Amino acid sequence: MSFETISVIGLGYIGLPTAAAFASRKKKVIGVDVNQHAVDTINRGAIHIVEPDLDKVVKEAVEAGCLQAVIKPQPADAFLIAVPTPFKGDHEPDMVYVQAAAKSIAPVLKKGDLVILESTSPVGATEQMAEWLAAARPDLTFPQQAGEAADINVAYCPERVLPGKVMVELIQNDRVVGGMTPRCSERASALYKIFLKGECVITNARTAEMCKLTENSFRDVNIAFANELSLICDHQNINVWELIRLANRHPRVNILQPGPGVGGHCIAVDPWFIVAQNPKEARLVRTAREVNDGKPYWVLDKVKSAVADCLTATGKRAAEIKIACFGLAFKPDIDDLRESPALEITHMIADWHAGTTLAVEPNVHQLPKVLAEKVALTDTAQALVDADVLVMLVDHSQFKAISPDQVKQEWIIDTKGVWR
Ligand code: SAJ
Repeated sequence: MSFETISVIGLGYIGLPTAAAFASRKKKVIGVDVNQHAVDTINRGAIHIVEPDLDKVVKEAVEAGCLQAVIKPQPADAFLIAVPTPFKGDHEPDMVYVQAAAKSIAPVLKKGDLVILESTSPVGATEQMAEWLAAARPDLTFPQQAGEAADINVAYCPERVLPGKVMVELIQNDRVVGGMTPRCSERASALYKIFLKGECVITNARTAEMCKLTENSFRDVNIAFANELSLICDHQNINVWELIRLANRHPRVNILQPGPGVGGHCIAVDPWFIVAQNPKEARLVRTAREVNDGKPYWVLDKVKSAVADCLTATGKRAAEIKIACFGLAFKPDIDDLRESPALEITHMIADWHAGTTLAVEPNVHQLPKVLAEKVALTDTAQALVDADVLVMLVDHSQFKAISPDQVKQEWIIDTKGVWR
């Protein structure tokens, strides 16, 4: 049952913190990634992603000789797969990275090993992964053929950590452990207990896969309700922030916050996995996705009307109007711009607007390529002086600290209620 060497495949936002957590408990950890830059950076004791407190843990683990990054898998007692599962075409899950990871570890598997899939995956993915492994290693037995007597144990155990709080949530959160057999679950739980303070809650692989998709869909549906309320309130001339605050005084009501849309690589993606497998049944899940994905276009229309009013009121030409967008990240106080509705809105404004589009993003020093030629990066104070129209897109702490007397503009689109 003991795990002397643990291998983590995929050293991104989930894999690297997980590898570091095992290594901090003095286990020998082999991290595997196809990205040479990531491998070299980690082997120097540094990190290639932004996550509070991760740098310190990785540095200590590498210096202690417990964590090593490599390109090609090596033998280990347990393998955790944490590679991306994006979607393709019509929101179908793309399992190509999981398949590549399974194929890459198959040659080094030996009797008694444990393989865990952590990547967010459609229902049935763990069984599929076990089939890929079995096809590559006919000399070993797997749970789908041999049940409890299998040479290799296989389980699904989704990551559930919040970006920005990964190092805390990785240790403290409960883990859902879905083994292909009870023994697989038992071994996977024993592995996580090396660093986990939360509980391991055991189920089967299919339920664990659905559990992860359900958690993120639950949040998406609830955010969609808040976003829909913001449209209704705008139409009814009611302050949505006040409305939600009041409704949430009810003991059984807890409405989330509206915004410019839903971003990140989890909540805006995972519900589509449910829709792809259950197109007739998942009506609410699909509609929530559509409501949240539609919000940036609604914000753009609001900006267009504000600029039209500004033109009439000031007599300026469109080319003379400056629009300042506050925030580009997908949520507050991070630098992650992936799948960010704030970035999408700023891009759409810059494409449409004849005048200057300014962006304020205190967490980045350089604009991403898509904006570089169309948008000027500036700071909060300058934008508040220069701009005619203000668009609040992300409730970063720095923006929440702006005092009302600094905001003189008449045309404000505030998607986060910061200037309410
Ligand atoms: N958002 C709102 N209103 C809210 C809350 C969030 O508009 O009231 C927006 C955010 O601004 C952001 C998006 O939703 O654009 C997602 O942000 P988030 O903080 O809700 O979630 P993520 O994507 O950072 O992390 C989620 C988490 N899932 C849940 O809370 C159910 C995390 O625990 C998962 O591990 C992670 O997805 C993942 O990797 O799947």
